[in-house]
Amino acid sequence: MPDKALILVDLQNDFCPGGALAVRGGDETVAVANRVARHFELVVATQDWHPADHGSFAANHAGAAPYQVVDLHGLSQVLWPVHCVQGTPGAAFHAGLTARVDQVFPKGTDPTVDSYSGFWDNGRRKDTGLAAWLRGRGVRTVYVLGLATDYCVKFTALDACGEGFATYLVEDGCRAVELAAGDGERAIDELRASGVVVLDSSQIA
Ligand code: VGL
Ligand code: ZN
Repeated sequence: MPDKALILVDLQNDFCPGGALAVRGGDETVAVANRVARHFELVVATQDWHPADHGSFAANHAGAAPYQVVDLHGLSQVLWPVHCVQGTPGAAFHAGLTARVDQVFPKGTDPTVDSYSGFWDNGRRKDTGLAAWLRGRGVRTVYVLGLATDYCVKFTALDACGEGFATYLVEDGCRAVELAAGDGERAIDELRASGVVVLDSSQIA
């Protein structure tokens, strides 16, 4: 049984150039994902999958603008442009993603709470089933890449660590939103400090 899995985080059109919440170079992560996936027997993908009335959308708060920070049911929340609405082209995986994906884990489906991590919502009230899925298959080590470094990749990797998985970040397979310059680098520093091993895709054999 393989003891490692690859987690592809939010490789969706809305996070790629031309998308609603475009990340610079976001589409460049897809080729890395395809290349790296060949080394894994288990590949999972998270999918940001919001209802149209999601509380993280600035459009759903009267008088609010994107990137403003508000309190959303007791949690600090960055308000985002409308993105990754369930069933829309923006929510679909990038067409260049050819890697076999064994299981998709949707997140952000509850309109009252955002979900950056592929494991838990931001209030840690509900889990997606990802940890149990991995453990059920004997996985002890996970490799993480995708979008975006400073949000969903960061919290997915932190939770993977917290759930007891040996966690590797494939740095060249990630791109950051960078609302503030340096957010991507700070996220990587924080991951290292939390025990995540940061490596390059060329180091995966
Ligand atoms: C993400 C902001 C809002 C991400 C998702 O995938 O990093 N960022 N929703
Ligand atoms: Zn989102």
